[in-house]
Amino acid sequence: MSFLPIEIKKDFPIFSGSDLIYLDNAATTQKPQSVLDEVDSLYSEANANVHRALYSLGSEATERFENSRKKVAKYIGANSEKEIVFTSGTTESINLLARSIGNTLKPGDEILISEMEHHSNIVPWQMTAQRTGATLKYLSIKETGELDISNPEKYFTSNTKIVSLTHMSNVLGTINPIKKLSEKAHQVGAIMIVDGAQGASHLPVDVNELGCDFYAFSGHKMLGPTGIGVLWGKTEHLEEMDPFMGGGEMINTVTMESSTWNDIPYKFEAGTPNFAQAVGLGAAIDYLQNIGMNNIATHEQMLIKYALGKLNQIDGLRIHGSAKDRGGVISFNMDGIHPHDLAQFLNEDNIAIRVGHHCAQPLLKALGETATARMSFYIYNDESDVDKFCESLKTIKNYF
Ligand code: C6P
Repeated sequence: MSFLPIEIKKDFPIFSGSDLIYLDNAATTQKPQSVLDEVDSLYSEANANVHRALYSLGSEATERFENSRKKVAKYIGANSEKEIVFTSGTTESINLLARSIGNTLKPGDEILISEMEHHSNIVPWQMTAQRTGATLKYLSIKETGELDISNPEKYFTSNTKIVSLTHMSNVLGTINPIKKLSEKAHQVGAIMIVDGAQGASHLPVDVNELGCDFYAFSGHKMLGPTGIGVLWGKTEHLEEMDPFMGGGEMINTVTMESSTWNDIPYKFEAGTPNFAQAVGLGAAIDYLQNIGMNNIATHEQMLIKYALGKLNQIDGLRIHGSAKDRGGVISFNMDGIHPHDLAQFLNEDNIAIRVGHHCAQPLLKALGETATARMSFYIYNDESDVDKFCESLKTIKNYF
């Protein structure tokens, strides 16, 4: 491992003078000082509306905003920064696609998602199917928590127009074989969309290597501010698509009768963008790249192995999913203790985890649970966090 979580923690004000053990990173991540400083300095030194203000402050804000777009493009291996659309987060990115591409569907067309999706990658497609008459199909999951693709011709058919799947499950940690799934989608002429909310934050991502057409993710899950996210799309698709929202900046000309659209990516960025947050995301990317995404993924692999080894020794603790390829997320249930009680007792020891359905109710149903407890790691977590978590868990178990 080429970085020390205990040193990393010093960069995050939230840990200063605190014994907080933060294990809810799949929900959102903490922010390093460099990200806070970047947002602060944008507001205090260069605040003006981007792409509109013809004075020095405006040029500086625009330059910093566009520089961040370049960083995002480089971070995911995009061919051009024009392929980077800033949104408010993964949810908006997928809704943009479900509206824009979704509107081209007709009855008989099929949208393929899976049982392990987050609601953000289910509900927009349900709405699209209701609007257009298209059919929504689900890939199911196996006991192991991996997608069941043993019978591909049942799911990938000549009617499949859109395939939209998560890179990494926010409940089970399963990392899906996106490259292979992209190939299958393309074999039947479908568009491949990847929900990268958990992927872009924890794994090295190269969109060309993954072979997908779109990749969506959120800044706040990768040390960046809330309210900023990304939709990456291949140039040819973005050029072809209709905008999702109308307003300022996304137009070229407006008459009283009609309008023409701006070039990509601005065609999809109606209204004043969250430019300060976008600049903060750029600083988050700098921070992550300084550590190295391969190092981060290796660190999480080590922590997962360590945590699974320890959790497996606790009687009555059932871990969900055993995928071979998995990231830093573990969901479990303890016999006789409701996850909500568990979270409350852990909170007494200043340990933060998420419990509930994790915005993945169809997956929870498949697991036969209404709620699970979930721990999820990031760069500031280490084995000592897992040790304290397990000690606390044992005390709670004895209490019950
Ligand atoms: N999952 C969790 O605790 P937004 O809210 O737009 O930033 O991200 C939505 C989203 C989409 N896909 C996946 C796989 C996700 O994990 C999430 C967010 C959080 O698991 C909050 S519900």
